[in-house]
Amino acid sequence: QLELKTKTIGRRIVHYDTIDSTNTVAKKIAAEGAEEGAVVIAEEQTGGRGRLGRQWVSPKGAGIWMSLVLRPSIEPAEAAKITQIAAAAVTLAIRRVTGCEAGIKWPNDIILHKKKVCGILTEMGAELNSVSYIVVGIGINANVDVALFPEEVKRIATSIKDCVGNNISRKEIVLHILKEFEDLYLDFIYTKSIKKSVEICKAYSVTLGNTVKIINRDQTIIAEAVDLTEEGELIIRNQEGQMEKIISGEVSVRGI
Ligand code: BT5
Repeated sequence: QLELKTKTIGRRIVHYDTIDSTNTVAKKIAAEGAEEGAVVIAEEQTGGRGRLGRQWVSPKGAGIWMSLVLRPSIEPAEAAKITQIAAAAVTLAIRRVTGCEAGIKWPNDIILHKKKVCGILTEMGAELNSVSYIVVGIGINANVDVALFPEEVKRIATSIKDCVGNNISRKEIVLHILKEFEDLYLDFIYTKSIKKSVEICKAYSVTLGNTVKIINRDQTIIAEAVDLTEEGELIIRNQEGQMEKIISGEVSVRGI
């Protein structure tokens, strides 16, 4: 049961006790030529990162802090699709292993009981108009004690342990994520479409149907989240009743 069933993803896993950020290390080995599917995992991150320079709290021994190296032939503008594939894979894995009703807050948060259990950070190396590598970082509060988090993060965070009631096997979760991710990623590579992942993201979305606040640098809009496109972009209805397409990376979406 507890064995890796993938073809490429996770065939090489580099395991660290303490590093600054698995994304930073994965980007470094990717730039040096690491093969697709290489995975970097750490027990603790001293400089865990979120989007836009935000901090990701990554205490020792109880979380899943990992990054996958990918080498898809895609354009830089498509990198956000990898986030949607990862969000779908993590949600399926948490649901299948624990039975907890994980949901997806578009574009990169996995939610349990309205609180954030996982964040995804996709970064890339690109030359001209082609991607040389993608690193997708996944941070999951598996058995983490979120009560020990800084006050402002504690309020919005939860762990799988808090949902299940006891510690879960991090290895089992990781193996399931790698398998679900590989299936959805290969589907994307073969079909050039993330339709399958988007269906999962829609089915488990906690964003769609709700009023959201879209924060984009200097402007904030209140709108209704209506749908996801086949490419994984968010469609909103603004207060004038017009539909708009929101591309992730530019925005922060908050429920109100
Ligand atoms: C994210 O950013 O959610 C992406 C997080 C990615 C973390 C992984 S861990 C492995 C890999 N290596 C890295 O260095 N990073 C990746 P964003 O959407 O910007 O959300 C960041 C916000 O989440 C912070 O500002 C906090 O409010 C909150 N936060 C920080 N740590 C958290 C945690 N452990 N659990 C829940 N929420 C957290």
